[in-house]
Amino acid sequence: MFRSSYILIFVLLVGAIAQRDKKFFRKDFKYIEETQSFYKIHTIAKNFEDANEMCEIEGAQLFYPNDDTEANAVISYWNLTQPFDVVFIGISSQIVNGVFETIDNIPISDVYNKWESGEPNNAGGEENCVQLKKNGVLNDVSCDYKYAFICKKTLASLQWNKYCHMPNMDYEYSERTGKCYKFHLKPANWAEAYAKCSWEQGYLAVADSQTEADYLKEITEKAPKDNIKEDYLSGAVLLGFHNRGVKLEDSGYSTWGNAQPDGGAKEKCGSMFYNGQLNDINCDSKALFICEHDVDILGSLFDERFAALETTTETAVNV
Ligand SMILES: [Ca+2]
Ligand SMILES: [Ca+2]
Ligand SMILES: [Ca+2]
Repeated sequence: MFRSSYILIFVLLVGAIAQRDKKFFRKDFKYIEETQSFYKIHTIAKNFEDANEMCEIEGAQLFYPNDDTEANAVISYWNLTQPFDVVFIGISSQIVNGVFETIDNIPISDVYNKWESGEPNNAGGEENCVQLKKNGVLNDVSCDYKYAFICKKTLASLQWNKYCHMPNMDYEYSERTGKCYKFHLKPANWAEAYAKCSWEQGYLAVADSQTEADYLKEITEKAPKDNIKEDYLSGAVLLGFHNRGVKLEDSGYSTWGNAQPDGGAKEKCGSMFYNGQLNDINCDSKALFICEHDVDILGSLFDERFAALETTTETAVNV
C-alpha cells in the first residue's frame, strides 16, 4: 500500500550564471572601460618609493598614463573624486640622471610625456621623480617629496585566485581549515605586518584551533627562510593576537610556549614559535609573519565578478 506523503525538497540552484563579467579586481579599485584597467587614488601622501611599494602590495602598479586617452580618463575620475592638484606617477630618472623611464622600463618618449613648459628642469640637481598635475602636465620633483598617487591594474594582467576568491595568487588554500594563507618572507614589525596583511585584503593570521595551529606550524617549517638577508628575530612568526586585538581566550587556541608569556609590558604583541606554541613578543621586533584570508562562501556564490544568480527553491512534491 502506498501512502501519500509530502516531501519537502530543497533545491539549491547555484551557477545559473546569466552573464559573466570578469571586470572585478578589488572593491577599492575603480574600473575604467576606456582603458580596460582598474585604478585606486591614494589620498595619503607618500614619497615615490613608498607609493611604489604600496601599489605592489595591493597587487597593482604605480600609475603613469600610457597616452592622452588614459591621461584624460584618469584625470576626469580624479577630478570627480579628489580635491588635490598633483600626484606622483610611475616615472623616474633614478637609474640614469635625466633619462626618464617608467617603472617597467619604458622610455618616457613612448608613453604620455607632456611636460609643463620649462620642465623637466632638475631644480637643485635632484629632481628624479615625476608628478602629474590635474591640468595634464608633468613636472620633475624630488623623489623624497610626498604626494598622493594612483595605483593601476590592467584587466589583461589580472589573475584570479579562485580557491581563495581574491586576485592574489600568493595565497594558498588549506582544506583543513577552509582558509587561505600567505607566508611573508620579508621581516616586519607587528604594526607593519598587520598593515601589510590588510592591504592584501587579509589579516595577520590567528590560530583558532589546534588544527589551524598545526597548519601554521607546518607552513612555517616549510617556508624557505634560509635566504633572508635582512636582520630579524628568527624562531617566531608574528600572529594577529595582541593586547588590543584578538583576545587569545576567544581564539580557540592558546597553547603558550615554555614559560610564556614572559615579556609583560615589553612584549605586547603576538607571535608563534616555529614549534607552533604561542609567545608574546616586543611589538618593535622584526620577524616573519603569516597573513590569513577568509574564503567567503556566500561571497563566492554571489561572486561580484560574475554576477552569479543564485536561487533557492523550496518545492513541495506529492508522492
Ligand atoms: Ca621641476
Ligand atoms: Ca585563523
Ligand atoms: Ca615572550
